[in-house]
Amino acid sequence: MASKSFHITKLAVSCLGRHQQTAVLGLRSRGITQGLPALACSYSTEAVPRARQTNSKYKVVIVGGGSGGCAVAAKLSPLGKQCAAIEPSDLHYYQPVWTLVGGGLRGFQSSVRPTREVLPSSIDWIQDKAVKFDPGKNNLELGSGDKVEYDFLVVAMGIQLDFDKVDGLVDALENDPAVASNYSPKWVNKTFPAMQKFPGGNAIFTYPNTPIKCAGAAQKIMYLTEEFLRTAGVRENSNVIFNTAKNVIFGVKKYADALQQVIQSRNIQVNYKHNLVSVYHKKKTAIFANMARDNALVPFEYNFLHVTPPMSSPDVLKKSPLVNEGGWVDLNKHTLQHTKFSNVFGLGDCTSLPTSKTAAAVAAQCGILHQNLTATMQGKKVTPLYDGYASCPLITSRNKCILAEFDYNLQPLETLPINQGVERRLTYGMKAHIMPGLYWQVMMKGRWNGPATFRKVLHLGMSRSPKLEA
Ligand code: FAD
Ligand code: UQ1
Repeated sequence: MASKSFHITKLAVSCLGRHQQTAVLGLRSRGITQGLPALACSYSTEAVPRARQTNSKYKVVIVGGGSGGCAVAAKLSPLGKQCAAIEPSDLHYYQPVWTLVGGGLRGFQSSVRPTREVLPSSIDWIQDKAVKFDPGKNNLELGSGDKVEYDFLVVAMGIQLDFDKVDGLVDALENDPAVASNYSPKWVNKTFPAMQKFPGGNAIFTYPNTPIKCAGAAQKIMYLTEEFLRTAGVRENSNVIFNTAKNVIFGVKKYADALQQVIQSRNIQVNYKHNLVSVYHKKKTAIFANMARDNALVPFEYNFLHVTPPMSSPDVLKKSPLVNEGGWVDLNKHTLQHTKFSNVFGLGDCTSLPTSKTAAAVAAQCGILHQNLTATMQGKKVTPLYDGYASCPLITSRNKCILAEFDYNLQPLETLPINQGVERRLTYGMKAHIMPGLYWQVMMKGRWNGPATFRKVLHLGMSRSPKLEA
């Protein structure tokens, strides 16, 4: 029986594309096969090739092979074996598609590719974790205990998901089919089945009391769910509730105003200053601290609970000399150079850059980082270039989107010569059909620095250029 299942599985896997095959194989080893074809789950992981290896001294070391690490690695690929990327995972995720996966609009496989295919083959991939940084001595320690020395360091380690900071949450995610989270590859495949099985009652969406990546994603899934419940005929028996620790729906007023209209027209209940602190899944109850009332505890019964977990800087960074008091890699916000160690640069979710933590921001950062890193390597001065550009495609239905784009001053910085604060099919099309290709084919090849050039062209050179103070 086992060998028959193995054989059928092999056939099923062989029908998938090359990227999907390796992804399915790797996923099994992480127990993240929910929502994938059941047959594909009984395949061995032996076929996943191991990483390329390693010297102990490099000109440039990049820590993290996610969106930022891979984009910078591609730009530095001419350095060849003088450059190494440290990344433990053999899978690379395009996380922005997880909103669509949770909404039942895409398969999980579309978000995954093998790291070895995304990192440039010319550089060394050290498949390990960085466990200790000693920037005073220009070295770091790997999980293996080995030390790696560098002349220049790029930190791109992303943000840590702290599911365990909410009492009972991991238990609920593991055991209650009605509790899900688009934020993790482990739990994103639970979202759509939970939506489909929703019997009516309370559908609750949370936003934590910490910085998070893609702040919009906490509510995008709510709009998709609300629409789904209407189509499924259960909306009349249900309350759609957004319990957010924030006191605004979105940080940029223009888009917050537009989202308020969506919320009102769709009869969604928003409770501000409500922070999820525990989940008792056996009682189908989520407890929130009301931050406006001395953290008084407020219980909510749920029939569907989508959790955006608390997040923080990776623990390894928190205890390193690289970070500010909040635990984030301490960078000059316009040059992306470290404030204390001039041979260290950083980008993305693990940094102190006071903008929205998104892949769109990472795209804008990676070109500037490359330019300033190269200047530093040549003994030249860095230039203040980053204006804080970030973007968040706020999906409000299965074919509409408000495309937020803004800078450090939370002022809109829109690419298209039309009002992006309006729900549009065009911007949904960009998010769902253009961004994935832009990510895999252009950004991951080191050729996408964000849409600033398009913005200038489309606005006939009349677009706003934020003034950068050094
Ligand atoms: P990541 O891409 O997370 O990469 C960090 C890497 O560091 C990982 O590969 C990790 O394995 C590695 N790492 C961690 N610790 C160590 C260590 N000790 N040693 C070595 N390596 C380590 N962005 C958008 O622009 N648009 C969107 O629509 C959008 N939607 C999103 C929806 C969801 C549900 C989610 C979860 C995210 C979304 N994002 C979106 C955000 C976007 O995915 C992130 O902002 C982006 O991936 C950040 O890139 P990064 O390189 O900083 O971190
Ligand atoms: C973007 O550059 C980007 O990185 C590839 C995203 O991540 C997936 C985005 O979601 C968005 C919106 C942008 C911005 C690009 C344009 C053309 C507005």
